[in-house]
Amino acid sequence: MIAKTEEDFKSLKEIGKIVASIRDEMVRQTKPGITTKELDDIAGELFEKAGAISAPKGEYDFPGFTCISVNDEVAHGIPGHRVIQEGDLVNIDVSGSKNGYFADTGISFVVGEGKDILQKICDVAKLAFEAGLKKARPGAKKSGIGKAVHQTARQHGLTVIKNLTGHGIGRRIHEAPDHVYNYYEPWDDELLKEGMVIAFEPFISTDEEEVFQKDDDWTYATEKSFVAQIEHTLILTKDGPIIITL
Ligand code: M2C
Ligand code: CO
Ligand code: CO
Repeated sequence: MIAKTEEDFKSLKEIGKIVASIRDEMVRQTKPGITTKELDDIAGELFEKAGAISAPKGEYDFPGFTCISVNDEVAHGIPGHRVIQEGDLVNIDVSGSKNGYFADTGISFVVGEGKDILQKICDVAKLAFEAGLKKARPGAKKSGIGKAVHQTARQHGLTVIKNLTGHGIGRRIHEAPDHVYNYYEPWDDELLKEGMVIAFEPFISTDEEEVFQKDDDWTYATEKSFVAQIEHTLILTKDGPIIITL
């Protein structure tokens, strides 16, 4: 969507704050011994308390309030009986709506002490996010964002997942622009606009550049790579992007 009115800004900021606080509480509660279903139940209660609706459940009938992906899983992991272990790479992705406005946020992190490479991909995801953010200006080419993300990954001996992208958001969870690529896509000549609302989500990978979908028809995974994501919802303005999910 293109945010224009006071109501647009106010409502986007409200749902942004809600999904960010659910994300942060889930990260706090992610400790060895807890199951991913227990974590998701915490999110379910917090959505209800906030008068908000989980986007995966409400829009796609996803079997969970949030997506929780562990180790080889990259995105759309289904909460279940899996028990979190020390050293796991976990991604928590929280998206939802209130009063017809949507926001989306996600973070990858390592539980306790893990392999150095896992912390490295999480750190590089953050650097790639910051590099992409600098290119998120009205009037600039959308493709500049992906260029900065891929460049950052390569500078650190890493790469990106090419078949998962960021997206427009606002009045729906996924809307125009359909793709914010995480690599330079020369055919993408779209210009970013004042007020445009996007979910920017770099996926940084140790090796593979594509995910496959598991037999559960939801979970995206890799064969032999580790992947970290960071996602925030942004409103683009001439004074710089407003991150509504900080
Ligand atoms: O938009 C995402 O970040 C998720 C969608 C949840 S709906 C089941 N919030 C995303 C991540 C990866 C692939 C597609 N969409
Ligand atoms: Co998301
Ligand atoms: Co998203």
